[in-house]
Amino acid sequence: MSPDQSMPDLVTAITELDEQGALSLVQSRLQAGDDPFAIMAACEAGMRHVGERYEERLYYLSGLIMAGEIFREAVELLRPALETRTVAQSAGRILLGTVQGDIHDIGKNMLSMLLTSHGFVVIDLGVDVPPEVFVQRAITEQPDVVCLSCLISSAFESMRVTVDLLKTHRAAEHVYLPILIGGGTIDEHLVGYIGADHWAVDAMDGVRLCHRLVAERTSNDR
Ligand code: B12
Repeated sequence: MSPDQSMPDLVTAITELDEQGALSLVQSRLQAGDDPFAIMAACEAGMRHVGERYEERLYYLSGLIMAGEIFREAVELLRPALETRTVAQSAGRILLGTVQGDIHDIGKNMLSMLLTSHGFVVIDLGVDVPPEVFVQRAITEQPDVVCLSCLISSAFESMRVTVDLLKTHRAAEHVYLPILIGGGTIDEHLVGYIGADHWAVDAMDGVRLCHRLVAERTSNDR
């Protein structure tokens, strides 16, 4: 069942930028014992509708800003329920950032939180990160996987350049460094153009992929 069907009230509250309504629905759903990931999916669905309204010129930039703030607050409420897992040993090191030219960070921060709650050490470079910085930090931090986030088409080119530089680095140094890209506007055609190794639209799929990539590395090292 889609979030529009299972939690229509929450999806609508976010779509309508009803901050108080959305946050009290998140709280009551949590208290009722609903799955925090399902609640988050409903918030994401609301954000998609906000994006559509922006495209249709029903909302302006202020609408996007407001939606971003509501989503951030909703994630804060959900965080304790999402971060229930404690892992003794690190699952791997992830270098993460939003590429140069893009300042969207809500999805990136969510991926960071989920990775952390699944035992990964996350080196988060923030937003608007130049390609050279990704490479410099790949050298100093020696991550197992690099994750790039990008939501706007005007930053696709900088993501392509970043992937290119990272691939040149790993070929020169003979290091295992899979590159995973993600963000709501990524699709398989774009992945071909960007040249990344892997992609995921959903943060949880990204976490599963990181687990798999680290496991593959570990079995190759044996
Ligand atoms: C909130 C928002 C903003 C906020 C961002 C606040 C913030 N701190 O991030 C503000 C107001 C700043 C903003 C600015 C702009 N925005 Co804006 N924004 C949005 C909006 C409504 C929601 C984005 C969001 O946070 N979604 C919720 C999160 C959870 O979803 P997500 O980011 O997709 O992340 C999920 C997955 O994609 C995944 N994920 C994300 N990254 C990664 C990385 C990896 C490796 C993996 C595995 C997974 C993964 O994890 C998340 C959970 O599953 C979207 C609409 C939309 N449909 O996405 C437009 C949208 C992205 N924005 C858009 C635009 C055009 C802009 C502006 C250019 C507007 C302007 N005229 O200035 C500027 C860009 C400025 C810049 N240089 O970056 C367009 C982009 C269109 C395009 N194809 O280029 C969109 C799609 C709206 C639209 N439909 O037109 N925006």
